[in-house]
Amino acid sequence: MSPEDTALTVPKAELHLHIEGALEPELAFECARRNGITLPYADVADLRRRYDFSDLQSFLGLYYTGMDVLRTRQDFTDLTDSYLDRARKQGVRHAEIFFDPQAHTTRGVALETVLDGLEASLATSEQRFGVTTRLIACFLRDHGPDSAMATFDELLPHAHKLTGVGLDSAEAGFPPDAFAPVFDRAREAGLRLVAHAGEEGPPEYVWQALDVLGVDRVDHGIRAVEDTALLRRIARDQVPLTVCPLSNVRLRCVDTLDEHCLPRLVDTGVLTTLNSDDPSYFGGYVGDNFHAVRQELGFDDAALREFAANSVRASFLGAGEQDRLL
Ligand code: ES4
Ligand code: ZN
Repeated sequence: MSPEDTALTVPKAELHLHIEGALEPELAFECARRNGITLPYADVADLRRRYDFSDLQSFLGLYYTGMDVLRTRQDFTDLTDSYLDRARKQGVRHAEIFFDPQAHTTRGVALETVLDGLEASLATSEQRFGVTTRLIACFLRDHGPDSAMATFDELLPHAHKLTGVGLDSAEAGFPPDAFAPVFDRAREAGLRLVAHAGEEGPPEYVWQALDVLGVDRVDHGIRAVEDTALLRRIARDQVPLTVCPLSNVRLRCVDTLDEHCLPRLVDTGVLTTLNSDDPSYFGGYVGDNFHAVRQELGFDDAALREFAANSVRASFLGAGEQDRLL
């Protein structure tokens, strides 16, 4: 891709990005070295060769193993700097960044270490990278609602550092409705709400995210195309979907990119955004996702500009801040 390519240059917001999924193998080995940890991989090339997934669960195994090298404030700062630098080069002007508190606290890394490390990078992101940022803390659905509630209690003193909460990790067998109490508390605390739904899970989980959790955006949501009434509802209410095309291919939610439901979503009038999800693992950052859908699905540059505008409108920025990017 040329550096002048619209896929890279159009100003955009990234709304679905797990910071732990931006851990590049080189930084993983560097963190392992300085923390005295031995990764179960021979080298960077060996680790990259394992990025061949059969489904969400097969990815999550590598994702949680990889992030075990993140131990110190500096690790989280370096990780975030690395993402912001790459995102900037792909036209990202605003990023709403997910992190998984439980993935760190359950292995003995304090929430304060994670938050301080992230914040040290984010504090100067606008000056250094021209990227404004927000933070969204995600609950791991496979750890259950009680663990989510305990995590929320821990997060509450830091609520002013967060824009919202989300729900992620293994989806099938973990319906959103169990998390209604913790989402209610987050709403009462003034936080915005998002949830992964309809990635591997059925349309019913998307209904629950909307009607039971009351989310402001649905992460993925692609299986909504299996339910016409649901798709109509999402289009009518302009509930944004944060779609991650390269992720969907890598995790085999779709067989090939040219079979992706993105054109159907757009044709139905859904407010659709393009995002990278876990860019280190899925073969590209957000501009690469823009490029791929133009290449494989026939969207033109005007359509890419529309996806970018959608990302700004679907962001949690105020109207004035959105105007700056539109
Ligand atoms: C994730 Cl692709 C995906 N789906 C669900 N949870 C996740 N956490 C990180 N990446
Ligand atoms: Zn995700």
